[in-house]
Amino acid sequence: MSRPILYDYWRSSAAYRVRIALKLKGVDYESRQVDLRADEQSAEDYRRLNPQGLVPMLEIDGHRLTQSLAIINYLDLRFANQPLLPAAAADRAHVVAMAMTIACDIHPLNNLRVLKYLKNVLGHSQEETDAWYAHWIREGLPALEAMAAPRAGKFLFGGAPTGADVCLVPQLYNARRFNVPLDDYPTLLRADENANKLEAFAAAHPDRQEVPA
Ligand SMILES: N[C@@H](CCC(=O)N[C@@H](CS)C(=O)NCC(=O)O)C(=O)O
Repeated sequence: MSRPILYDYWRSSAAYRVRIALKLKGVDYESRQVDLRADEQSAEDYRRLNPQGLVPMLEIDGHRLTQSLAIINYLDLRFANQPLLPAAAADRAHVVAMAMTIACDIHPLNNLRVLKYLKNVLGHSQEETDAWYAHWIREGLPALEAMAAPRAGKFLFGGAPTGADVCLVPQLYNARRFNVPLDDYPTLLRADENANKLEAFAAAHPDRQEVPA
């Protein structure tokens, strides 16, 4: 297999998910930073690779894969070690539902292009934009806590990390950046703490990525 290339951005939480999954699977890859601050994701040459103009995008096995959850699913099917989804149908549905609570219902509302639209097109202040950001996290995390608590162990589902933890850790990183209090979510905090003790999660952290000049 030639070395996969991840079109990445150090602070992108969707790219952070894929970094974690690659590292959990032990896949060596090259990270190419797409500078979101410089709007490189919207440039024509990047859109030719990913028409959505978003990171992450993973070149692997001759494919160009987009959408972090689809990429994680590909990696899970391609590399059997460290399964990220449970085998039993109901367990799998539960883990995917937790991952999607973050990736489909919290994160998209707080994406850079949404925040830019609120500020630059609709004319909201930084304070109002920050309030929007915090609102959608506060709306989503209590639901995730309630979903996770009955079946969580060290991680969101049982004793090993799954795709749900892969989505959780970047989301809590974002919440902390925006000073959203997390004390009401003990199950989420426990999973986050245990995940961050694993080298795969720690090595994927934004602080350990190359930052474009
Ligand atoms: N649903 C997509 C979301 C990808 C996404 O929103 N990426 C963000 C960074 S976290 C991005 O590229 N934003 C650029 C922009 O908003 O212009 C996924 O899970 O991969």
